[in-house]
Amino acid sequence: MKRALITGISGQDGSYLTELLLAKGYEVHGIVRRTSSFSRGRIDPFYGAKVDPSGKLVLHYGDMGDEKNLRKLLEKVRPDEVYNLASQSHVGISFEMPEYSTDVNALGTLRLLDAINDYCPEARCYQASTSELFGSADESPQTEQTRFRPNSPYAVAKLYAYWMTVNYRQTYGMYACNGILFNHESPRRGENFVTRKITQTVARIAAGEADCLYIGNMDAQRDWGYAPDFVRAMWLMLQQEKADDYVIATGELHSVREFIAKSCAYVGMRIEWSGEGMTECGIDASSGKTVVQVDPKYYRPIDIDSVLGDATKAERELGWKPEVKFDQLVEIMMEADVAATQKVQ
Ligand code: NAP
Ligand code: G4F
Repeated sequence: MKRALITGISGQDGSYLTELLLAKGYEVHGIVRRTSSFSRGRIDPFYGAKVDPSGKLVLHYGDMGDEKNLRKLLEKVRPDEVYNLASQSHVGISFEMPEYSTDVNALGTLRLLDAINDYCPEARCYQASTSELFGSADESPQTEQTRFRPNSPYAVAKLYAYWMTVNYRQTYGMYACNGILFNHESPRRGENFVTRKITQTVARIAAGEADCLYIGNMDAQRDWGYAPDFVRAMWLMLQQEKADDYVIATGELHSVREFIAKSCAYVGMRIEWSGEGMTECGIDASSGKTVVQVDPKYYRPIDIDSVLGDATKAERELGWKPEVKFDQLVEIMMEADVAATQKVQ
């Protein structure tokens, strides 16, 4: 039985990856943080090997800031595969917490790579790199060859982690890969990322539980995919003959405004846009109510206007292709948030 270790197992991607690996019969070990209230809601359903009787899930307390703890865990678990998904993953918040974001996302990765190299150098490693590395990119779409121009503390820390992963591969011959993943979403997405904030709030507006969606930069454009498709790519990267780095993306670009309009359409609201910039708002055409308003507090000091990925290499070498694209993604997320709202009522 193969043994995998996942950092960030309680997050969106960690939960889908756990589900995938348990279904493949892996023994899955995950690192969770001590928190005052449990933050394991996303993985609770898989605890006790409920997905596949041959699979097994084991949780360990740990933190990317605690080097000794990571070293002890690697020595004890000695995994065949390590997926480093742990991160202060919110770009906007990284401007408020640059040092903490650097410690977890950059130095945390170094601590982990070093522990792997010392205790289980044969382990195959996946590093959660990101399209944020491209920042204000000078070409579109972005590929593995596109120059990195990170423009947030989050992205600068992830750039360090990217190059450390490459460095451990080159220096020590470790099988270590960077997945340069573009935005991927799901009903399990954190509630303060833009897609989930939109689907959750629109579902509440439709149920009469909220009046308005307060939002930041609606001109921002992203290449949004579906998290279960993307964790499949992570696993594929660790099953190749040779370690390499891959862009994972859908190749479709949509704006935050489009995401809002599509989500509203799902609950039968047609949005008419009026005003510009900070005064722009969205009005429900049938009721005349203002249901979308801009709030400057959700703007970032610097934002990425647009990122679009070209996953040709992943398709050619890994046989990976996204199964879910934008329209279906919005439907999946709206369906889940509408159902969750009805459950509460
Ligand atoms: P997420 O939902 O925010 O999950 C982050 C995970 O990291 C959580 O399990 C969190 O634990 C854990 N974590 C945070 N700080 C930690 C620390 N100091 N020590 C140990 N664990 C810590 O993120 P995600 O969307 O699943 O993304 C997974 C990874 O992919 C992240 O590294 C992210 O930066 C990267 N990424 C994401 C996307 C995307 O669009 N989703 C795209 C590219 C790259 P708690 O539950 O205790 O907070
Ligand atoms: O949903 P977001 O916070 O995602 P962002 O910044 O693209 O980062 C996510 O994807 C990255 C991959 O490219 C990951 F590396 C990272 O860990 C994370 O998962 O924001 C998307 C866009 C931004 O331009 C933001 O300014 O939406 C804009 N936006 C507008 N209003 C908002 C809001 N973002 C958030 N979070 N909240 C708003 O109210």
